[in-house]
Amino acid sequence: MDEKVMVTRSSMPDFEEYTREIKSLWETRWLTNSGVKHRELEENLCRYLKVENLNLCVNGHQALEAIIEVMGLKGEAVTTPFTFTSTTNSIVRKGLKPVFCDIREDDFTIDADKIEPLITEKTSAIIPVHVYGNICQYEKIQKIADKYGLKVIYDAAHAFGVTVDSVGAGSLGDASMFSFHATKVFHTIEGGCAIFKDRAFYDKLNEYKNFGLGADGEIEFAGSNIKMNEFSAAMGICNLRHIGQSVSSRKQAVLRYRENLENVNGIRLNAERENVKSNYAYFPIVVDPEKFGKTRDDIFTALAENNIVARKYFYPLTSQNKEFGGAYSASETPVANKIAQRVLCLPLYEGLSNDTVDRICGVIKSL
Ligand code: T4K
Repeated sequence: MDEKVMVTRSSMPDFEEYTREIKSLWETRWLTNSGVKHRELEENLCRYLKVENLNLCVNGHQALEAIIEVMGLKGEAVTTPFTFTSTTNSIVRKGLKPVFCDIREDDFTIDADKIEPLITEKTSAIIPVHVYGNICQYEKIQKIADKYGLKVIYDAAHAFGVTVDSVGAGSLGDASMFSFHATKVFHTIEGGCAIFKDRAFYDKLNEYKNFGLGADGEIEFAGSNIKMNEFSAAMGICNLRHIGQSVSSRKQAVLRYRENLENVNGIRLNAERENVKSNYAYFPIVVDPEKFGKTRDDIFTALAENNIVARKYFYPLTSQNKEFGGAYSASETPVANKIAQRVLCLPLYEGLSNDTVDRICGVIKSL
């Protein structure tokens, strides 16, 4: 049997580089609570992403919950059901009702043309997702938000380093969340950040992430504890040094996939846009069973039989989570429903060889 191929694999700096980076922690014994590494990584990321007001957190999910809380969002949020459950969970856990909007057929992001009819007097925010690193229709979304006085919060978990018209994804909307989980293009083992347009929210998050402790030592409000520790920040400092190499290695694998699968009848690849610089975070394919002759699940199984682990990111729709007890029908978002039944993310990571990509595509084409 050929070597097992997982859907992704964490990028790692050299062991010596990381141990050099953390050596000083043995001298200072300062391990968390916004230490030297934490501050250095925040500065480095602001420079790399060309943003201000970037606040590191323990993970992306908690960063998104924190954004919702510090911005005081209430009532309803218009969002997408075609995402990792974290997006929807954050909305629900902060006491808002998610209102699910359908997605676009070509790039799987929220369909801006379908948002307006979903807005009620209770709506406080639009929470779209740059799914797979595909940038949402941000201009249209902003226009709608301005018209109704809503906040726009992007779940940019997949969009690290992506730019659109030379603008960083983190600069769009009122706030964005990036995930720095081990499975992401850039990681800090676990980690994430919130980026705000308004500095006041950055300051408020500094309090939120440290129990609500204000500068004067008083507790301003019931905050949480979602600080990134120094070992994670050190991992981020190392990984950021090599991000260029990491992205170009992923790009090579993506180009090889495209060569292999571009002309396979019934398999649609993620659309590329000229004004978008990609980070090659995921490689989703959409399978049309009528044209291809087999289903997404047939491909999933055939790959598994060949020791290749693909993933059904994102199936099922988050509107079908059990906690909603069937309150939302998948047929209310027909495009999202169809894509969720047909999408499959193929393995993609730094160092994925052309031979392995050919092996994966060979299994698919053999069907
Ligand atoms: N919003 C969106 C749109 C998201 O996709 C996510 C996270 C979030 C919000 C929340 O961000 P975080 O709070 O996580 O920062 C994974 C990740 O855990 C999750 O971060 C990610 N999205 C989601 C799409 O995928 P699983 O359950 O599929 O991961 P798992 O453990 O099966 O790992 C997948 C593969 O990755 C493994 O087969 C091997 C490789 N791997 C995994 C780990 C944990 C490594 O190479 N190293 C590792 O340490 O959820």
